[in-house]
Amino acid sequence: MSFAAATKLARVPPGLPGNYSLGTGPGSYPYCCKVTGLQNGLNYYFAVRAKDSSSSPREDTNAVSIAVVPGTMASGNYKTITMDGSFSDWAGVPWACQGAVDGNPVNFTQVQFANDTSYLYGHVKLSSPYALFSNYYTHLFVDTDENAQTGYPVTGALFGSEMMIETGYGYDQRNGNFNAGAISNLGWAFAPAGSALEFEFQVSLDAQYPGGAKVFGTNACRLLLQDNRGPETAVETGIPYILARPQLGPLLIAQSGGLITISWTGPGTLQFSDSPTANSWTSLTNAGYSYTFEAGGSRQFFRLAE
Ligand SMILES: [Ca+2]
Ligand SMILES: [Ca+2]
Repeated sequence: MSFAAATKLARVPPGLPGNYSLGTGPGSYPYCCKVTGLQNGLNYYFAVRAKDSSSSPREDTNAVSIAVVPGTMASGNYKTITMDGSFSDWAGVPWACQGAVDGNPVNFTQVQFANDTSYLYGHVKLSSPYALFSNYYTHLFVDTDENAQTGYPVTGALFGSEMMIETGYGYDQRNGNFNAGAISNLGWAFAPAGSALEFEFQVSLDAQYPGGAKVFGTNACRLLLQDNRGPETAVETGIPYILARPQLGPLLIAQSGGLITISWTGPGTLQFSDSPTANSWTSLTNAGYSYTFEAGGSRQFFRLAE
């Protein structure tokens, strides 16, 4: 970062973050400033300097800075991934970030996430082979409330984690501590074993904090891969993610004699109505995966609903 080339925001009116009244500490500061008009996906560096009000103002030489990447709106990718060390099942899932390579033993070059109704899945590529997730350096952090000011402040990131995974174990970080108890039903798995250039991993959506509250809900969260030696992050502010809902259908229709059968595979409840634009649809909750009725009645429309 070059202060000579930086854009100076003079006399920034400071705001007071809501959590400051709850006490000071890591991630809780007396001043804040909202910078707008940033472009998604670009790396911005921020530094704060103080100066006095003399006619030739003296400015301090503070060189502490933090990098942020403004994210896009959280989105999700519905897909079932098999933990087999083969990555063809990731076809069609967009990459969430592209990382640069430096001297850290681990460099995350590309990351993507997906989910089905049971698991959150990740796929990460490295710049050189490494036995990822095998030691205490590499972590997956989850900011479940999308609030960088709550939870455990992650080294080298602008991120407040509520749950961390390290060497296959999950830790409760809601109160700001590194380890405030074990996560149950974590469902952690990754492949391949040993040293490799890319890995896929999974976390159960039934993961629970001590006390039974579920880690993952329907709100957007942020996901952060970190290797604390660099520190290396993908990315500094985490990747926004919202669990995708199941894709429904298609509905198949077949006629045999005087009977019509509508069938489908996967999730969903069959509904019917006499108009495709109707506001009221009737659910056939006991239909299972097929519904058979006699042909020749009045016109009916069918759909699958969650
Ligand atoms: Ca796979
Ligand atoms: Ca948080």
